[in-house]
Amino acid sequence: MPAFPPGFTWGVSTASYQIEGAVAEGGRGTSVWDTFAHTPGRTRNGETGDVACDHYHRYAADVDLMADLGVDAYRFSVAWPRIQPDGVGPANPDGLDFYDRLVDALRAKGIKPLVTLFHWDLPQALEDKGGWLNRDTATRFAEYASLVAGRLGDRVEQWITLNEPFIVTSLGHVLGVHAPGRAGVEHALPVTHHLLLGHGLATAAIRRHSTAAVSLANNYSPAWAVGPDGRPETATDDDRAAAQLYDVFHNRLYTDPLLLGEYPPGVETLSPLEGLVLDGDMDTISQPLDALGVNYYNPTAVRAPQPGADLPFDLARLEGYERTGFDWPVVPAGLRELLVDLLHQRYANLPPLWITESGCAYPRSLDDQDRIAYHDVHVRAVQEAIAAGVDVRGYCAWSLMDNFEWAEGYSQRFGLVDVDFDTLVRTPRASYRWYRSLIRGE
Ligand code: GCO
Repeated sequence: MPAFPPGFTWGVSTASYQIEGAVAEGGRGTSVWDTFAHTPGRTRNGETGDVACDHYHRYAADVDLMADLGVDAYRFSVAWPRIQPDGVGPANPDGLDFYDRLVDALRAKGIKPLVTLFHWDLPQALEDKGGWLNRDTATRFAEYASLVAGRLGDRVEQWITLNEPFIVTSLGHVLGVHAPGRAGVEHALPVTHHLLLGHGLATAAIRRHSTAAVSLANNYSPAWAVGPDGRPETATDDDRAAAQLYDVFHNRLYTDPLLLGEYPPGVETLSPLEGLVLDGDMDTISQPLDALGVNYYNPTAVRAPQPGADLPFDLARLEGYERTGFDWPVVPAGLRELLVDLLHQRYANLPPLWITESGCAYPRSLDDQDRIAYHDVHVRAVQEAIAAGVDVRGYCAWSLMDNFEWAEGYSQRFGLVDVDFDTLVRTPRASYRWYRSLIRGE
């Protein structure tokens, strides 16, 4: 494989609720994901993150695994209800202590902490007051960010305020298949605006404590118009118009406000913006970012909606590609396209990009050649984007180890490291050794 620019950062990613377990320890409060996962019928087989990978107790061994892997960086998230069990007020010292120990353990091994502040585990007490539908949650988020930055700000390499606000909006509040399980298209813009405002307020709060870079991680997905057979060649003009609108909601809605200071045209086909955006909000949201995180899995196949449908587009199955065990198409060209066309060519003031997640689930195996092939083609797509002039600074594989895959429970394994969920034993896979060689430049 051709060389990457000097200083290119290789990492792995995880998220608090997906790996930590210990949900009732260290003074942690309840999050919306605890509530959701414990509600019958919400997750596969009723599985929860109560134990997950038990990383809360095994973090030191997990840091050793990362050190052996040779990564430069580790992207993890802080569980808000460990810091503020009810989402307000002073910090819970045990919660801050846990992340303090983790950050020190990483730095002792030369691994840079990339810290996500919100990877979906909102304190339930805030949800009870409306959650992200309530503008006050944005203020609460900044207060929480300030507590974390005040404690860890001298040792963190990069802050990532929000992870995938599009998923929080779409799966959590429009379709209701993720926590908090609210369904209704009218929730889309209020949730989006309050998340973005929370990002802006938190950015300002972090900068008062820390000189580390501030970023936000979006999941981007090129919108590909397809025809009835799921292939781009048979798409009609109506399918293309629907795909263009889908691109507005999935990609531009969470990027134009940050980089251009305005909502993209077309968003009001979902619900009105009026009354949501107060004076000064767009300035708060669009203050300069030091980096932008990109999570990529696949393009989205889009068709024109059926008459009378709720949404102005219809999502389809993309045909003509190999698929992962999760039944997601493997399309590395989509990663190159989003880096070059959707970001580099669209935004003149684009900050440096980081691939904050890229990965795949396959049926359980220690000899996971399919995962190696997946990362190999996606790393090459990043290289092509760099060669085309895009400033990409790092690649974080999702994920270090198998974990709780949200509504899919433990059925989807994304790890470079296998986890036996009965014994919690970790076993590195072939992909772990492949990634180590890649990092070493072998
Ligand atoms: C997301 C989240 C991760 C997922 C991963 C695989 O992108 O949904 O950031 O928590 O586990 O993407 O679906």
